[in-house]
Amino acid sequence: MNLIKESLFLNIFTISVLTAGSEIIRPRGVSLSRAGLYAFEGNFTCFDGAKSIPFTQVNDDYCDCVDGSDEPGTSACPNGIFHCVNAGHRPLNIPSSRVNDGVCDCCDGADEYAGRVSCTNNCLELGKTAREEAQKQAELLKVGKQLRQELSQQGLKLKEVKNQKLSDLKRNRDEAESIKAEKEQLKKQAEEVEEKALEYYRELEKEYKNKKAEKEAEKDRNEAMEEFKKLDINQDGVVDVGEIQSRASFDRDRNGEVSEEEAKLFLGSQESVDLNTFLEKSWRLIKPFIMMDSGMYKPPVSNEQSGDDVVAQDDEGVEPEVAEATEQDDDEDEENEEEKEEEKEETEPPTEERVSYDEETQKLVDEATEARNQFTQADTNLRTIENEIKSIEESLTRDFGSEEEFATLEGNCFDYEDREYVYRFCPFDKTLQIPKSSSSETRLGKWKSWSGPEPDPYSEMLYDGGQSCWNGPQRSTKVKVSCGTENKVTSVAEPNRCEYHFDFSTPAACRAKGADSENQDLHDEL
Ligand code: MAN
Repeated sequence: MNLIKESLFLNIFTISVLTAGSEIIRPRGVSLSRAGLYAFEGNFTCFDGAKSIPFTQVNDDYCDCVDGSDEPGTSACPNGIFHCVNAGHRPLNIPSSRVNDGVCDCCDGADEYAGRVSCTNNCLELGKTAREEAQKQAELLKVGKQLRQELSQQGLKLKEVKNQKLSDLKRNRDEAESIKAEKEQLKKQAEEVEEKALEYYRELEKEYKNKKAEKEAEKDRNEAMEEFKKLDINQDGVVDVGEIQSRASFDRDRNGEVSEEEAKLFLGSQESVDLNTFLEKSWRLIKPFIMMDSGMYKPPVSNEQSGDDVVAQDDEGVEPEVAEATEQDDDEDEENEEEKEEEKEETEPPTEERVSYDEETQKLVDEATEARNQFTQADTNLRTIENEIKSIEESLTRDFGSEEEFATLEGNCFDYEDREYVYRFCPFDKTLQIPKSSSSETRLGKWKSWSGPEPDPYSEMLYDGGQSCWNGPQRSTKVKVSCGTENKVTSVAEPNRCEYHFDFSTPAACRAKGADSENQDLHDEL
């Protein structure tokens, strides 16, 4: 009995709701546009058509319709929607589960009619602020739309220019291709002639090299024999341990004396060696020490080359002690840089001499060299044109907005500074993070595509495939694009590690749609 009374009371209360400025009566929680679906006489049919119920069961705090349409003003249906009229401000739809839950959701307090909480109606105040904000947005939009139109015109013009440039470049490419083919032919011919002319000289060069090598070998042998004579102090035809010991330069460990052991290492562990063994085995071990002694050989001082690399190394481990010389400190190294260069010149063998060609042959070599150079140049020229074509074609297939309004952004970059980094946004190219403390850049992503949700894909850009994150994904950036009177990155955040979020304002994004529909809502219930 009590329940029936209560529901009757609720129903009466419900139908007494009037809309501001309108005589249309509607049940509680119903929007103006849906009022017609609730006739106060006869039956109510659930929106999904599944059921018809007496109208008295609408808003009786009992859920009859599966779609919740019979209980717009109570929290009886889990999927019901309560409409706040919010006269003076924006109307609002809230889940009907929030009706009478003790929290004021509607600015007019209509969702809390059971008295659990007392809500102040602040719709007028909120409406005023909202209208002021909307006014500002409308003004921004007005200026922005004008700018957008200009950008769009520039974008369309750019497209024309690019198309023109592309057809010019294609013509140039054809020309460059035929020049390259011609130069290739000339090069081939010149090289054939050159090759023939050089055949004779190649043979000559080989002979020359062989002779040179022979001469050097002989020189080395003479040197060795001379050294043998010097070392064989007692002239008995062998060099022995004692004779090696008498030469201070063989003191490998630099302890002031040449020990027997040290000496023996040069003699292949023998007591003495005759001239032949000396020439075949000992000389290559002894020579570096002799050269060092005479100042002809200087061990390199760079850290990259160890003594082992630059001197002949004995099977048994004899080698000149050059390690000390590599232990100079860096400063000294720098100071000595020039000196070293000079030394290098002195000690480096002169560059290999070449047999000189007769005048006629030299002329043919020069002609072939010139033909090669011209071919290389023609090839480079063609490649440059092909690259330009590729980049213009790429640019022409890019989506710069329905009216080319974003086209002028290509090729420009916009910076945003926070405490630690400069973030650089280069539309249609890349996003970067540059630490203020160094000039090294971190790539945060390469241009991928527009990624805004429908109906406005142009509201967001995606840049992905950036530098890999330590133990994580490749860096990527989402750039939210919104209307503003200038092109500017207005904020940067990293909501998840290595996932960046830029806000970018541009007149190119000033389109009527968004703001107009908002205004539509605003005026719906006023
Ligand atoms: C750098 C920056 C940061 C990023 C970390 C991840 O410090 O790129 O933005 O979060 O690397 O290791």
